[in-house]
Amino acid sequence: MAVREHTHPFVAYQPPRRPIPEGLDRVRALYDHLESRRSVRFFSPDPVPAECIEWAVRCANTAPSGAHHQPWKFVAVSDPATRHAIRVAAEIEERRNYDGGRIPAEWRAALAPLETDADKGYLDVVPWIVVCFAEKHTPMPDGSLRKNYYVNESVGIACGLFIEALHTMGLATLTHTPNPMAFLSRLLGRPAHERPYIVFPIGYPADDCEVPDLRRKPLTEALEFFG
Ligand code: IYR
Repeated sequence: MAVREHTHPFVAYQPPRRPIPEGLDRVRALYDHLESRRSVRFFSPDPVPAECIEWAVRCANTAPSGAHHQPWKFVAVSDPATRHAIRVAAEIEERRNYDGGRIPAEWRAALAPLETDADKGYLDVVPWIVVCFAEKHTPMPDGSLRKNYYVNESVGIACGLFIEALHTMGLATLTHTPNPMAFLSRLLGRPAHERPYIVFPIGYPADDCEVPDLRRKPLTEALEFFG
């Protein structure tokens, strides 16, 4: 066992050392699972217990983060009136985007295959809306504000884990980013140091759910070995 001098507490870390074939079997199974995930816009209103949201946030909360500051906050909303208020406010912004020309033609063309529009009716259907907030600063018990680092990277990774945790439970979501998102801080009474990051409508897919027939880019485009 290596003995190092530390200025702060360290603990041994010995995850199981798996034989390569076992590791490959495991990652193939993980890949099949990840590959089966799709973003969903047609949800069932069937209830989802709060415990599922808690587990998804536990998983998100394992993400690596800049200086281990964990600069995320997940706010879970099930109350129908609040969900409806979020829908109304999101649609006001999205109408300005789609119908008011705030989305340029090139962007609009890129979105065409997804058939998205200003209607965010799913926000009224889902049993849960979870809004992830990013903390550029975090208040400390002494009242000071601690600066956070690599906030976008950290919160993005946490949200990726959150999405995968939902998928593991057979739940569906959508990385919804109504733009601008300041209305979420107001509606959910969030403090100024929290910035709305992603809105996750969460539920089971509708019985007649469909998704765009999209392809993932091949590994040859996603990966290059250098040298
Ligand atoms: N925020 C809008 C527009 C939108 C933008 C992108 I990039 C998408 O991949 C999907 C939608 C909306 O939610 O409709």
